Amino acid sequence: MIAGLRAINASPNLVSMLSPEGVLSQHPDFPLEVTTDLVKSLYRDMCLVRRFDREGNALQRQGQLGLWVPLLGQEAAQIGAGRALRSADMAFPSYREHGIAWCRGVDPTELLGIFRGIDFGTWNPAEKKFNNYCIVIGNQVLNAVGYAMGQKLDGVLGDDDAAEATMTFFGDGATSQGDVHEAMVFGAAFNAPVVFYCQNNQWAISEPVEKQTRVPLFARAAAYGIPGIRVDGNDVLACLAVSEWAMNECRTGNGPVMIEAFTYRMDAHTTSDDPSRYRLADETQAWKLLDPIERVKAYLARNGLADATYFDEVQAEADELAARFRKHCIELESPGPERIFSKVYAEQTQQLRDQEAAYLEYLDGFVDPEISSTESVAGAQAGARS
Ligand SMILES: Cc1ncc(C[n+]2csc(CCOP(=O)(O)OP(=O)(O)O)c2C)c(N)n1
Ligand SMILES: [Mg+2]
Repeated sequence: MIAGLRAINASPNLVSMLSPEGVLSQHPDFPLEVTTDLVKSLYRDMCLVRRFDREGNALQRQGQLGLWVPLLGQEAAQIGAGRALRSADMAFPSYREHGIAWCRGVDPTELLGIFRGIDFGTWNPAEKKFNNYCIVIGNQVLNAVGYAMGQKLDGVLGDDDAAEATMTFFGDGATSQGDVHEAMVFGAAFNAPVVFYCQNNQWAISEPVEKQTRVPLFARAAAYGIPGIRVDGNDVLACLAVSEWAMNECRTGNGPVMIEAFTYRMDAHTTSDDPSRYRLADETQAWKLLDPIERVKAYLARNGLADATYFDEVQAEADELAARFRKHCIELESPGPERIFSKVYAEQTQQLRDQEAAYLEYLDGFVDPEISSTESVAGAQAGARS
């Protein structure tokens, strides 16, 4: 059997609620009120997120984006966790967290500039309570612990609705990074209200999780003296139940908690990667049977909670979102060369102003209007349109 599947089948500690066939059971430690509206809305979120993720991939292939980082297969792990956050909670993502962005109310079009290479994301992290994407592996975990220590010092913990906590997202590979270890040591030592949410998607680019650890990742939590939970990351209900529990522990002063969402990266690491060079198609095929969206659909259908009209409506809404996403991407204007100087500091320095002037003068020295600073942008855009 495939290594990752062997581990999930053999894991006695795995928290799950919804089987791949769509059969629901409650977990004694993580009760969740499962209403039809809840399941339908989780289904809708996962379908919409998957749809714009696929559009992102296509846009990269068509030359509209420099890169796309697919989340295919991780929809349940992200929607389950994202939906457990309240508006006052803070989230620190890595670079694959399009589903968390969705749950924080960040419009998917706001992600596009990052992958087109024209901005760092256009949402306001303070307003959305969703920090910037972080490409530096593990860095956001330290940032999250710092923020959570601040929440504690600010006295915003408690058992009322206004209480808040932090969740941070990272991969299986990131657990080998010093930053993540340091963050867990600090978080535990200061009882920081932070949930360490590790999406174990079995791969760190071409490196399998077996090369990252000798023990299951959730078991590492014991070494920091914090609870570690392994949840079926393809089971959106279990991810939600466990995440809600963990966030409540943190909000009421019992943090930190570590969650390992056991899932699978169905697509390439990024559009620059070719997974057929390092993993067998059999493995991906086997995980396809554990698809996070299909099991929710099976649950809704087998219990007569949703019919074909409902599923068609969700699909139509997803297609509309993808069309809006595509249109926004294609219409994005390329910034001029002065842009690289404008986002270095909150306030421009004289030194940068001098560098900018010198650089623009240098570009203007070119005879070719494609290169000169003032005309290069217009020229490039005209070229792109033709
Ligand atoms: C500090 C640092 N080292 C190396 C890299 C290159 N890098 C980008 S993604 C990646 C693998 C990350 O794997 P994992 O943590 O499992 O997350 P996943 O991509 O699977 O979601 C590496 C090594 C980086 N971005 N930052
Ligand atoms: Mg990984």
